Amino acid sequence: MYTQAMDTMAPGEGRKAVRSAEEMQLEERFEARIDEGDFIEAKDWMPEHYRKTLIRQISQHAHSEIVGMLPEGNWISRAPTLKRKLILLAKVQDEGGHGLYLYAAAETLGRTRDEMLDALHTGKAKYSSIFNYPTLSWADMGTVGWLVDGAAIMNQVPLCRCSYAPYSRAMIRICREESFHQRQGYEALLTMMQQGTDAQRAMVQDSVNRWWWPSIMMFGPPDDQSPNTAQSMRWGIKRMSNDELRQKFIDATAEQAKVLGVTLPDPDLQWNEERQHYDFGAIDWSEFWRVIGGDGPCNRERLGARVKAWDDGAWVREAALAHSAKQQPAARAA
Ligand code: FAQ
Repeated sequence: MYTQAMDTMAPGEGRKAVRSAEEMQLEERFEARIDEGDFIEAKDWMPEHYRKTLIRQISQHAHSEIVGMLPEGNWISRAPTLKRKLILLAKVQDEGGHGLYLYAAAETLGRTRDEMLDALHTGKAKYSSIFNYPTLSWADMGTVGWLVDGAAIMNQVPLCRCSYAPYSRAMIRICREESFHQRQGYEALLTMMQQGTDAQRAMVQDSVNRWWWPSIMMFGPPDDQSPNTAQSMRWGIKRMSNDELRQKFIDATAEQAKVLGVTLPDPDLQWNEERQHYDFGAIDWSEFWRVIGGDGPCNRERLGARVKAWDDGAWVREAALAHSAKQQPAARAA
């Protein structure tokens, strides 16, 4: 019966049906590997939606790292001591390195670096909302380390177990460096709070007041407004939801704030004995959507700086390509 039905198909349709049965089998095998906690390598078969989700997340993560160099890079020449300058310089260089590991991981999925950068420069690809806020004082260098890198680590440690192996490997290395970033920020703030002047303590408090809410927005929209979380968790790309990570971060930082001696700017922040978690106040999600929609305090400035850096670097890319073209015949002759 089935063979007769196949006979009635137009040329090519049968082949399509066979291919889709094959695809279904591949998909079943892929899902079974995910269920077993297996890692997927670049050459393995994967559903198109899985590939696209990873390209989106990894490239946006890479963009965040390189745009994230700008707010701190701004303070390298104004660091108060040689020691602080060296630390900040190393940190900003690390962020550039993270961007490179991540672009390389995304390239394994078939997207070129030029395509990814074009998406950033034309505003099609997102980068983390947090880097659209200004760094107004030296204390911001400590607060970015403590809160922004702290939130980044909370989000990124579970990504070390991401089902896509090249991303997972990149994340293991990145997390080691991020933990130094968080510590140096916390230590810089602790020094100002414990050994500083009243004016320095006030500068730290002002900085924490400005960065707290944007930091907890970094985890993304609430789970019930997050279109990608359910599928990404099903595939083992994300291991914890946006809200779960946000809660973990708030629980950890509320305690650290006490040691530091700063007040977090949320009158509703309170330990809930029953939940064994901190309760916190309402987040202004309209601010979040406005910032990721391109209308934050520094969106235009950040994108403008990246586009300018790309344009200014054109001669380096041209020279590197010309050099490599010259080497090729010589290499073949050797
Ligand atoms: N900013 O459905 P979901 C760092 C977008 S690295 C901007 O929940 P998903 C190191 C999201 O893309 C910081 N956009 O999305 C550093 C989606 O839009 P799309 C970056 C955001 O992917 C420190 C839409 O909203 N880290 O800080 C944000 O499941 C200091 C709906 O959201 C990573 O990228 C946001 N905050 O979950 C560097 C980690 N949140 O793409 C320098 C990897 C959400 O559909 C100095 N990424 N959106 O158009 C992730 O874990 C996830 O992608 C989330 C979002 C959790 C960010």
